[in-house]
Amino acid sequence: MFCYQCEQTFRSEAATGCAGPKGMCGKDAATADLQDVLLHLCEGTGQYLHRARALGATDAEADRFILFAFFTTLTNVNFNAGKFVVLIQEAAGHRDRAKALYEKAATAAGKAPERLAGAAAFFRPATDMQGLLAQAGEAGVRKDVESLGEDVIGLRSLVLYGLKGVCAYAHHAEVLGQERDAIYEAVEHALDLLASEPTEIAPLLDEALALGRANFVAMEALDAANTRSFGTPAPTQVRMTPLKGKAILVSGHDLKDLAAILEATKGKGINVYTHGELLPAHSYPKLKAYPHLAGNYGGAWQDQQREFAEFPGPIVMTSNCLIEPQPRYRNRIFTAGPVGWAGIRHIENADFSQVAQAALALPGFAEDAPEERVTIGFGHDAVLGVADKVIEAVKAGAIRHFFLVGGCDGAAPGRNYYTDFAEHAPQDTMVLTLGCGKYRFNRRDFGSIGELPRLLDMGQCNDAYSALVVATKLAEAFGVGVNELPLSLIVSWFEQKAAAVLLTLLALGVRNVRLGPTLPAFLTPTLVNVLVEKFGIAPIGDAKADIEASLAHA
Ligand code: FSO
Ligand code: SF4
Repeated sequence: MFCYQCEQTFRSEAATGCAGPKGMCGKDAATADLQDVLLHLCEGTGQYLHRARALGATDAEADRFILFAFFTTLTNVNFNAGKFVVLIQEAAGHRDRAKALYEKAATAAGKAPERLAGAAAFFRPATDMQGLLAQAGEAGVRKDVESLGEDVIGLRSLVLYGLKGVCAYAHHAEVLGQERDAIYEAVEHALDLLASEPTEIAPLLDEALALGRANFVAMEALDAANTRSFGTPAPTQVRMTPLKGKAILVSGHDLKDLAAILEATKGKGINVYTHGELLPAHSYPKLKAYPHLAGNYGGAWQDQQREFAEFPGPIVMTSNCLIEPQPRYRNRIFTAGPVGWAGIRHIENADFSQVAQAALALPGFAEDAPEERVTIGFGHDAVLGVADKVIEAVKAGAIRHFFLVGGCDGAAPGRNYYTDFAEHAPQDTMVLTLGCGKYRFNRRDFGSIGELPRLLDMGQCNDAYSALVVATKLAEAFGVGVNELPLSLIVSWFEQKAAAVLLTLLALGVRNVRLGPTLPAFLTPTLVNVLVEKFGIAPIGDAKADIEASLAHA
């Protein structure tokens, strides 16, 4: 195996990347190799779909499969090697259908179909794990590193990982009925490019930015999907401590699964708690209308082994970020959607009845914990609803600067930077946040500026869309560009959705993003220099010094 797609990848002076029997996340070598095979088959499918689309023929089923297949390969999503053997057979079926679609469309258009090389001509996959593992050498992101060098491979990796992020967001939107041709077109284009094994920096950099634009569309689609399904998020106080009674904990990002769980437990005397990136669910009117959506329990994903062990009911992981289930809760954790772990029960067809039964059989909380609440729900509509006050406060000097301190959390020690940053931001500055990194500071009292709370929680990591809408509208109101606003972006990354969001910021021309806790291992010094020169990206440094520098540049 070789994998260096996430922030916690193995790093030492001698080597970078997870290799050997297991990655830092617990992904084993067989799973990693099978993921490579699956992605390679999807690249071949993309070669055919891309050409078929140019001739006016599309295959929605294959496009949807690609979103899902890519999502399973994100960090901390699916660790079940057996599942990948099945997905690979399905991928081959989609590839064969896409090939037939393209050849038929070409013939109908009076053209001889191209005989495609590369991933499209990839083997007929073996049907068993050993056979597939023997074939895996033909796939993998670094297979050409000796002939092409680290820069090209690093940039190919950036495209591949950015594409994973786009697919994950687009999948969340698709399950709620929002699809966009522009996303499928961009996904197929990127797959075709990766399959053609590009050797030049320029087209890869262009592709990375094209994926950034596609990710903006994916985040817009997900925003539309969430608000059309569950209403417009509004400021909401969420209970952060448990209540006496039976309990279910729902983690991940999937609002649709959460809604299905709330339906399956209606009137059963079970309290449903959110965990991690599902905290923003409480701000959606149609979800908070369920009286048994009782509160949030715990914090960001990296603390789950302790928190899940202590939770007295079943736990459902609806998307990333799963860590190896521990014996203390192995028999009461379930996976859903793209998530998986061998030996852990997986929910099919959104039938959560067995989770409800498990909750009734488990003890639940013996008593109410002291009440503690946080306020969330500052999506673009809520913030733009008070835009007049914000603009007035900026003009009057009451708000000097906006800091967006957002992104993923993780276990790396350097992540205290984000807590320090939010805490030391001066009183006349606003702190916007999103993603799971906010758990480092969202229980603290930041006070307010006039009637506006100083800390505005905009939602999940994909709600970076909200931040961009707000920034664009404020820039319009002040008659300046987004980069001229008194706004600094302080981004923490962990996995591939964050890579996609970063590409979106770059594609939209947002400059001077501070990125940490470390820069991606797949970006070589040359590539980092390109990002610094073209986009002004800077690694995080010392929180207080970075605050001062941001204010001085404003
Ligand atoms: Fe966090 Fe995990 Fe939302 Fe990520 S829960 S780390 S970027 O998957 O998705 O912020
Ligand atoms: Fe390593 Fe991250 Fe890949 Fe897991 S996902 S194997 S931790 S680089």
